[in-house]
Amino acid sequence: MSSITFAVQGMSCGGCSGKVKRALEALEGVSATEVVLESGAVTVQYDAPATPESFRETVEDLGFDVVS
Ligand SMILES: [Cu+2]
Repeated sequence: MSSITFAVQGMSCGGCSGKVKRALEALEGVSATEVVLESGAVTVQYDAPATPESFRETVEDLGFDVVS
């Protein structure tokens, strides 16, 4: 099990953070996701075949920016 935390810009309400959380948790290999709306911090716990690159793509496809 790996864990990564990154910052997402552009989430303005609980709808945004919920959308990010659901999209990441729908990825194969992701077991848990925590999204903190106030700071934009997103933490993902995952195993293969999920990768940090796939998290970035998923978040950006929703219209948000991954800044770290
Ligand atoms: Cu929103």
